[in-house]
Amino acid sequence: MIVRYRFGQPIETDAVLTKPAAETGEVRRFTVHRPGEPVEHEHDRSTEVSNPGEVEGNPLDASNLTDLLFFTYTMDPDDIVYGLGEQVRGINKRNFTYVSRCMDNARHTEDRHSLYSAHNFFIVSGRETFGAFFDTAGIISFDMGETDIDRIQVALEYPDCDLYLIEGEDPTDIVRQFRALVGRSYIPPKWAFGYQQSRWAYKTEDDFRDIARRYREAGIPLDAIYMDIDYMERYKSFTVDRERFPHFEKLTAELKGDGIHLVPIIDAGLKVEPDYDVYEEGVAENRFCKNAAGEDFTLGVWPGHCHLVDVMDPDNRRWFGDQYKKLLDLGIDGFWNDMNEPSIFYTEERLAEAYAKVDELRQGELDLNTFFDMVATFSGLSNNPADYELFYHTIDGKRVRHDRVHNLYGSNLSRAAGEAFCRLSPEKRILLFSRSSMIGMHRVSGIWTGDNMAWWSHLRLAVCQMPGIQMCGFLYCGPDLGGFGSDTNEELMTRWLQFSVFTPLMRNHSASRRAQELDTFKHVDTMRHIVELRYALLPYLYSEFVKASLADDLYFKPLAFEFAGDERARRVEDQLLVGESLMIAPVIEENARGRMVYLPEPMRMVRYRALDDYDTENLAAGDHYVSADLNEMVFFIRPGHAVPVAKPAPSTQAMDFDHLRVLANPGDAERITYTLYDDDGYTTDIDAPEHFHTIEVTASGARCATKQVELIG
Ligand code: MIG
Repeated sequence: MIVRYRFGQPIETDAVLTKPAAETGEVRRFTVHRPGEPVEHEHDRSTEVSNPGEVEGNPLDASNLTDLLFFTYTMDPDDIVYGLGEQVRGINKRNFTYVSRCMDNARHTEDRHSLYSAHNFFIVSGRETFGAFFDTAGIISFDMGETDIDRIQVALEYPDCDLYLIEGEDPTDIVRQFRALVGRSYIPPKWAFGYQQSRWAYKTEDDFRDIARRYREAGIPLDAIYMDIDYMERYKSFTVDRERFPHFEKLTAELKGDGIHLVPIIDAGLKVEPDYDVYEEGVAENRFCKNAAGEDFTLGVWPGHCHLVDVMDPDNRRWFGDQYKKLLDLGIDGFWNDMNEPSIFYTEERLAEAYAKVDELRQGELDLNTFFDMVATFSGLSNNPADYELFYHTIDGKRVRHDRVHNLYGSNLSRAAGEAFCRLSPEKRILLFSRSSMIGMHRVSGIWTGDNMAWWSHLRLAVCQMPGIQMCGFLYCGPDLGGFGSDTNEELMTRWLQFSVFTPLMRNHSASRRAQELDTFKHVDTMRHIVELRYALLPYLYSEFVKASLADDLYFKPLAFEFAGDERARRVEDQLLVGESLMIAPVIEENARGRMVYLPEPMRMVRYRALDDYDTENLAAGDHYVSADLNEMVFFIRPGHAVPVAKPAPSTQAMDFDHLRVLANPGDAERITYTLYDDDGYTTDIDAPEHFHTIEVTASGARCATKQVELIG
């Protein structure tokens, strides 16, 4: 059951498809504080901080609550809080404050309150179990027991939102109801489940040919290579640098013939440059955000001076979406949308202030206070939330300041792209994922988790982020595997790759000094065996992904979602269920040669080294130390479940999905039934009955009326 409460006059986000009528009575579960009502200040954070590094705090902390709309809920000490999507820390979100304020922030440390997205949905599970979705485009903070260990406190910068309270049997049921409310999750083409290579370094046609050739020579399957900003002419979105890519169409076609898709980046900031058609048209047709004086707002990003399309206007979204046709026409069928928080390196206004400050400081003596003040002034030039107050959107003819709708910007930009693909390519799914997002965008796009680091803690973070992101609807997701920033090493890469076998988006991306394409490591064969496992599992992974989307379910689940009564399982944060049949327990510790694994039920362990070199073992429920050398990875098959596998090929396009083998763990069951989803990889007619295949496994073997299947040991 879902109840909606309305506060103030929220700006429409389009997150929810059909809104239930708003309830007028007392709000359930939460105590509501309205702006102006007195509050007790439990924590005083007004003290001056002497550490100049302390710049980014929670803008809505307990020291300024009186004027805010906020909601409180008292938790039981045993309650677990799930959700909030892309954020730092663990699966259980207690004890920290998460702020939905989409930010381009490249250091995802434990004290970071905001990342790139705004995922305002969480679940309390325990004494009482319910879900809450705060539908607002504005900035909102979720204090999950940081100020008061027992108290959830949700505060909004502006007192306008729809609160959806979701009552259900258990977290799984609540997720399903919530996802039905916000609509079916985006399903990319099948090739987007293959292994993908990226690096902010490929600059010419030859660079791309070279990567393709190297992967083919090393025998490592590969489905896509990413084009970072250097393919463009002077960083202008929707252009191609014809000096470095004289035969772009030929390159695209040639690689696609080999099963490799080129996936270009699209940046949000649109370069101010005469004769750049997007700029000229945008100005002429009045499509850009405005400054206070009503002129096109200018910000500095990669291309230099840029404008931002006003994506709050549906006609502008259509116009922006149509720009993608330029690349679709060149044979492109996948995109990643970057810098759409929107990221702002600087604004002229703030730059002028900074220069003025320097001029002023030059006149006097520089003491340490003024020195640090100067440093902070310059480091505060980029992505300064104060800049969100410098520009405006037009919504239904009214001028609206950006900060009121900030969290919707990247989401609406990617939505513009996703909706355009439905028009421009109605028969064939196009790959799209975005850095910034808000719930609602999940219907047309996936996300990646942005600029992580080659840190072990970020491998762990990725494990914890996946289920929370998926609860919020973004089923197609993944981290930059291996780490985007700082240098990776072979051990970290190997363990990360082993985990990434299971993430829907499996993309190696980096901007470090050390190259991290898989063939650059000493044990290339180990890397190849891991990627081959991904391809072998594709029938299962793809099937589980699509079925999760169709059923508003999760593909990655915390153990607690299936084993709610098991106190141990409820607290596990480094193992995940992947679809209906598998559990994973990735090695995420440096120099480990195994790990403790908790089995909530008896499972069949597979210890994999290579396609023709693995062993299996039936393990009882409980704790196990499981060894896993660097070239080994383990995964677990749940009792009464089956996993269809295929023979890997250099790309998904070259694979045979009609002749499958089946791994199974019968447990006590005499007969196991697995429903396999499979299609041509592109169809938009997902629901068609011919895409569903029933596989039956008994002691005498595996059977399927529509695919050839064979049971293996
Ligand atoms: O300011 O395009 O997160 O994946 O390689 C950095 C260059 C801009 C940030 C993205 C990253 C990408 C990088 N971009």
